Amino acid sequence: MEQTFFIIKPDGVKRGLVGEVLKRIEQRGFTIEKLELRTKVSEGLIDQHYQDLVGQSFYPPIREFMTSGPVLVGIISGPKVIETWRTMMGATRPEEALPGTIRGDFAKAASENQPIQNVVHGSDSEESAKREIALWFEN
Ligand code: DAT
Ligand code: MG
Repeated sequence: MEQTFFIIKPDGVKRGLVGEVLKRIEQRGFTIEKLELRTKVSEGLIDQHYQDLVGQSFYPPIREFMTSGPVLVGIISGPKVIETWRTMMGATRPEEALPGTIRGDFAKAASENQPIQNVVHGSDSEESAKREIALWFEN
């Protein structure tokens, strides 16, 4: 069965959205294969996770945000889970995320001192899912 990797980012944990996000995963019928609260995520791990973004000018605040508090990480499985979870998350930019998606309902736009806070992460392809699962769970 297809698997994907997800994160409830520090904003989601801080705002008490863990139950809300897990409810949506369960409601959709996906199976939670792994679930771990990580209280000390290193900058090195986040740099590897976002290896394609590390060189971008907007990246340093993202690194800071992603290491600013506990995150919930997990693996979920089900038919077409990679694409469907991305649909359930909604668009990257809060102003583009449709109502009814997690980001459309909860994400916060960037402000002067904060990057985009969009609550959740999900792997964007089969290749990313494999890489991210290995990175977060097999080290
Ligand atoms: P996604 O999280 O939808 O997979 P991504 O992998 O392109 O999007 O980027 C990871 C995070 O980095 C994203 O959730 C928010 C931030 N981000 C992405 N592109 C950005 C940009 N152009 N400006 C500011 N922040 C950005
Ligand atoms: Mg991404």
